[in-house]
Amino acid sequence: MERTLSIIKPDGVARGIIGEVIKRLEINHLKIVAMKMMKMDTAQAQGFYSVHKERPFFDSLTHFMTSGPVVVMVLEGENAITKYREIMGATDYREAAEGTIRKDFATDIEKNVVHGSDSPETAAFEIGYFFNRFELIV
Ligand code: IDP
Ligand code: MG
Repeated sequence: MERTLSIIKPDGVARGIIGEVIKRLEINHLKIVAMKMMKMDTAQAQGFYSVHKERPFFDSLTHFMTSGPVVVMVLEGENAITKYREIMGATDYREAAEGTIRKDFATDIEKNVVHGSDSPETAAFEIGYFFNRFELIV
């Protein structure tokens, strides 16, 4: 069993597709073991995306991520990290496979509806960034 961090980004929440995203997680047997809604401040978003701090899109990305509430979840399942990345689709929705969340709902390379951890190391960092051990269902 593996765990991964999922975020429904501000565009997804604002457009009313929280339910649609969660339905796809459930259909694909990714079990939600923690979930909360929050509005990140700038420092929180910058810390979360610190791996991207040298990238040209960093300021825009952190501004976007603080523009409205997000839904942060921990998902559990077999190969959860890879499986969820497959359900999400490619970063650029124009390159995302048919039937993926980003292909179906993203409007922009930045406003791409969802975040998902990309490796076991990032998943551990990202889960710990938002949740303490008492908030995770065992
Ligand atoms: P990922 O979310 O698919 O893992 P990353 O490369 O980790 O993609 O980038 C993090 C986020 O930064 C993306 O989901 C997207 O919102 C934004 N982003 C990535 N590349 C670009 C870009 O070239 N322009 C604008 N925003 C970008
Ligand atoms: Mg990433």
